[in-house]
Amino acid sequence: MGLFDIFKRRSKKDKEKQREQQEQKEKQENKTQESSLNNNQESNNDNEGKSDLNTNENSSENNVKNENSKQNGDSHLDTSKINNSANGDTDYLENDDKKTAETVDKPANKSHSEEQEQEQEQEQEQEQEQEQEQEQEQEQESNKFEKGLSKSRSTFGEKLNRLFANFRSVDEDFFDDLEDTLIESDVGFDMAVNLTDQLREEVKLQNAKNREDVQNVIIQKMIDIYDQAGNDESTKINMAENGPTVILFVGVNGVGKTTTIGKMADKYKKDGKKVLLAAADTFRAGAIEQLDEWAKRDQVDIVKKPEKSDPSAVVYEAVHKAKEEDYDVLFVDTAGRLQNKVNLMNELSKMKKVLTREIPEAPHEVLLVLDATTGQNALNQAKLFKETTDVTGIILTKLDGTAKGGIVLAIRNELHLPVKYVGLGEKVSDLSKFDANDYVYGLFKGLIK
Ligand SMILES: Nc1nc2c(ncn2[C@@H]2O[C@H](COP(=O)(O)OP(=O)(O)O)[C@@H](O)[C@H]2O)c(=O)[nH]1
Ligand SMILES: [Mg+2]
Repeated sequence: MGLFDIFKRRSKKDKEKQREQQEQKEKQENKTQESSLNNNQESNNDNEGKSDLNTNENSSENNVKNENSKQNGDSHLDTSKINNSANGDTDYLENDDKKTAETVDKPANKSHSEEQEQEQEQEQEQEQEQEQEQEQEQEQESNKFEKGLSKSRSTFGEKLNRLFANFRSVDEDFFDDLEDTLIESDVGFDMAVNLTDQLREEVKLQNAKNREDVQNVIIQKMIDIYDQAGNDESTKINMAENGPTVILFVGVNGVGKTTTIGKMADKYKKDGKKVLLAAADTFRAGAIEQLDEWAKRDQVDIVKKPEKSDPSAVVYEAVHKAKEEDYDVLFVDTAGRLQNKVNLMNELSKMKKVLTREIPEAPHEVLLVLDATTGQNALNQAKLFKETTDVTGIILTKLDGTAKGGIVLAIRNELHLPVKYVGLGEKVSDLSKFDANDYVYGLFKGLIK
């Protein structure tokens, strides 16, 4: 898949969104028309038709705005534009609905069916609002990537830009420079050499000679490598069919486990799930307090014990509570100190034993949290944890703070583990589901002319 395809995909996404919006509006118009017809107020239908046209015009305008802001280089500007235009659109919708409501209100013979109609309209309004919110969320997700990756883009992208600015021909010097650029961007040494070799072949094969062709071959290859390394691994969180889902967070100190739990708990809570946290990092009082603060902020429950308690005792109490009181998700925060591999292994397997005794399938996920700013060091940690416990996925934090976004490719290529979420800042909303397309798009955005 090439750069062009990414854009095609994205514009296809936009078109699909636009079509869904339109279909939804048509459906609503039909509903309103039906109820108006019941009321024998045919003249109102004309007005409704007009306001509906307006709404459609506005929403396509909004799409154009979004498209424009996507092409805009400044992601700060992008977010505000999209937010504003999306809010604006909600306003248009509300206004149109109000107009419709007013016109329907005019006739003197108010009847029972009119009340029903108003109720229906209120429902429709709510539905529309919900949809708008969802769309806004989706846009914001993509935008977060673009914003969060601005550091990676500005250096990785700049480096590549510089490389291409000096581009004369595809010769050995070019490939040497490309290899250096890739290594500096943390895709990993083996991967950089490998990628450069594959690019040599591909460039020959596709007879790419000019700058754009070679750029496209590089981007295409990066996405291909990400897809291949994945082996169909899902980025979805594995949820229990019945009873509580238990998610264990592992990783060394300071990578962002507690923060990520705070962010995820908020997402699940807002999704209507009953969430419980377990403060099984009992090594420092500070760690327990930190999770407790998140619990308060997210308004979710927490199981905690005094500092230096046995982490497995916390897990035991938490899993019991989760089962007894029908929690949907239990997030377990663990300590990240690694005196040695044996200790770590013992501690984690003890916790797991406690869990499986209560819920045979638990833990449903063991998420390894890695700090993207630590580069190759993160990879070494990952290898250690992978040997120690059955890691099911990666959460890569602090992508906003690194100029070396290439680490995502390295993790995928060397560990064959899916990156499920990425941290793009310290705020509760700064966590995004990982999406390879958004990622590569975000990384290369500055390069695309
Ligand atoms: N910029 C940025 N900071 C983060 C992110 N995730 C966590 N942090 C910060 O990293 C520091 C350590 O996080 P913490 O959750 O305590 O790590 P833990 O020791 O693994 O539990 C805190 O200051 C967090 O605010 C992220 O995605 N981006
Ligand atoms: Mg912590």
